Amino acid sequence: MAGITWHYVLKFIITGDAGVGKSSLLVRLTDQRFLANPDPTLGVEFGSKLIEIPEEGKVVKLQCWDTAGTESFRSITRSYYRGAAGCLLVYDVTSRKSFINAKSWLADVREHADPHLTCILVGNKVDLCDEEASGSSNRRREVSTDEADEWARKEGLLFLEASAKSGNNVDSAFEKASCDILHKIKHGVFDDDRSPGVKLSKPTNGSVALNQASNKQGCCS
Ligand SMILES: Nc1nc2c(ncn2[C@@H]2O[C@H](COP(=O)(O)OP(=O)(O)OP(=O)(O)O)[C@@H](O)[C@H]2O)c(=O)[nH]1
Ligand SMILES: [Mg+2]
Repeated sequence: MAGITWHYVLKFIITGDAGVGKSSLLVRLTDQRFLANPDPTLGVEFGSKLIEIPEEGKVVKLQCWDTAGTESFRSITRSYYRGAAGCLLVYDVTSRKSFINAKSWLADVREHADPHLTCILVGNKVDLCDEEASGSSNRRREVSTDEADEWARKEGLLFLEASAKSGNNVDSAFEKASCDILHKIKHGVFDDDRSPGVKLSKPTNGSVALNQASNKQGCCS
């Protein structure tokens, strides 16, 4: 179809402890697949996807920077925080330590990223809790949904539990955060021209095409 293919480009960062599943969430988003044994991220990796936000009538192009959770890369990955419009702050629901450490990742984000950035807390690997219930998992949930939800509210974060393995809530996490960013754009919080994490496409005509099949539901609730 002629014309532009998106209304906005939104820069996202994905952060959190090593092994919580940041790269797996990105691969699930962009390729709809799951790798059982991915290599740890060295520095930063990049992925991109077009998504539709029906409530706002917009198509956005997500530009996601997936950062390494390993401590030795922390000073490098921090430099990618600047100018991001959105952040996925990821912990593993079967690792209390990764949830506790999310506080220091959030402190890093707040120190180095745009103060208006939208951050969504994502409790990954919920599939292991289902397996736990059915007796086939040897990993137990260590962070309750209520506790994470309460902390997210206190810190002004959005929140979802997800699974890169099953795909549960992965698209929704990005959609929910994107929807919030579009609200901020609409209300002048992000300036199209001055916020490096938000780029407005330059329309050549009125038509906007989403290149992938989409059966998206509401994400702003
Ligand atoms: N059961 C389950 N395993 C997952 C899930 N997401 C990731 N994993 C596994 O967790 C391990 C670490 O996943 P990665 O995606 O490499 O984690 P990461 O956060 O990118 O790690 P670093 O790049 O080292 O910071 C891998 O063995 C994945 O297969 C999930 O939703 N469920
Ligand atoms: Mg990784």
